Amino acid sequence: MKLSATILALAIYVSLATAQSQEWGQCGGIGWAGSTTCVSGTVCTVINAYYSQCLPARPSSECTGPTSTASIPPAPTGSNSNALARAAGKLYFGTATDNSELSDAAYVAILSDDSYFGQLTPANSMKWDATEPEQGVFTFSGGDQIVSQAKAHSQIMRGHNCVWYNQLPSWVSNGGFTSAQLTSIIQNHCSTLVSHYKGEIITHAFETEPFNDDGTWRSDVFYNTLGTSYVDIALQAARAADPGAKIYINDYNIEMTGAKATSMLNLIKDLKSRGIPVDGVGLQCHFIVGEVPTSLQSIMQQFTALGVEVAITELDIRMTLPASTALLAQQETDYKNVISACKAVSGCVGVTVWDYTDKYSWVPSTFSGQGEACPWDANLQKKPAYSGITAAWA
Ligand code: 9MR
Repeated sequence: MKLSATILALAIYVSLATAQSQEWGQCGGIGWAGSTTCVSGTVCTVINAYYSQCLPARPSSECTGPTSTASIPPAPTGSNSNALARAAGKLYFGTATDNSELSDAAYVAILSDDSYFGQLTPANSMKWDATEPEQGVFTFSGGDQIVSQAKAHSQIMRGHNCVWYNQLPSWVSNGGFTSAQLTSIIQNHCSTLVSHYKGEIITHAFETEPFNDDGTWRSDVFYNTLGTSYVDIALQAARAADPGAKIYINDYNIEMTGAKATSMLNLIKDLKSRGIPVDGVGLQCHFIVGEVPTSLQSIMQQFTALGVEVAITELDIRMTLPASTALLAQQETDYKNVISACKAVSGCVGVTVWDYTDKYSWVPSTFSGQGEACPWDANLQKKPAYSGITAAWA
């Protein structure tokens, strides 16, 4: 009796260990008694000490950064912001936008002018709470609307975002997952999101805001469950889902020399040394008038020296209200300095403002008493800041 139970256990063990694991299935890790080989077309990849997984095999060239398969539209002519950015050799001058804003005809008229904007980022509608509100239930209608808007006006799309501590549905943020469960949840989310937009998006900011301002890792459901390996998991899933899209890590307060920038530089070095795919760093650039960091250009150069490109992904420059002629003039200088820094760094591919108009800026609702952070005012009129942008590109 005892012997036959042992034989049965052995037989189960042998059959588990000999059947190949399926794509995305587990193939190793401490305590794992199942198969350590993967079905054809996949490679058993160590995610962490407790979990190895069959990931789609990729040509090694994908680890050094793809050329995007999303096409770059023809450059517009003239002296508006995107036309000048293209003439300066950049891919775009762009803006964030949001779905609720697309019913504002006057706003959309300017948004749709590719001589002003050659690129759009969805401010909210590709985030986790919008795209997978319930586990396994995906909704892409909001993101699709922004993609259609961009395509109709020859504008490039940047995706935003795959893994972020904020705007998570409660089924994710409440946690309670094993590391294997959360690994598979991240993979399924990033993979489904990126696959849905395959070929449509030049760049995804897949991993957003991993660090606290002191450079330590942010405590969130991802880090608390998986440690730093969640970054690898998200980046690898994103690359596998659309090898033609560039993958960025995006953060704020990395635009100046300091602990946070150092942590991001170290993260990029570490990812590169381990062959984890990462193509770019997004410097958000949510600045304050008169306080644009003087080290912006040199920080961008430090990132590009590591073999990644950079982009300014969420630029706005806020002031304490009310605005004055002096503050608006300083803001013009500040915008000019930020654009000039990108222009001067060959690996800086473009600049995105975090919505072009004060009418739809996130700033006043977040920073009490502050606002007027964008280059167009709340009446959709250009401010001196816009002249700073064009002067810098020209
Ligand atoms: O612009 C976004 C705003 O509408 C949302 O309410 C807010 C919620 O977190 O997120 C804003 O966008 C953020 C971006 O996704 C990541 N970097 C900071 C941006 C400003 O908060």
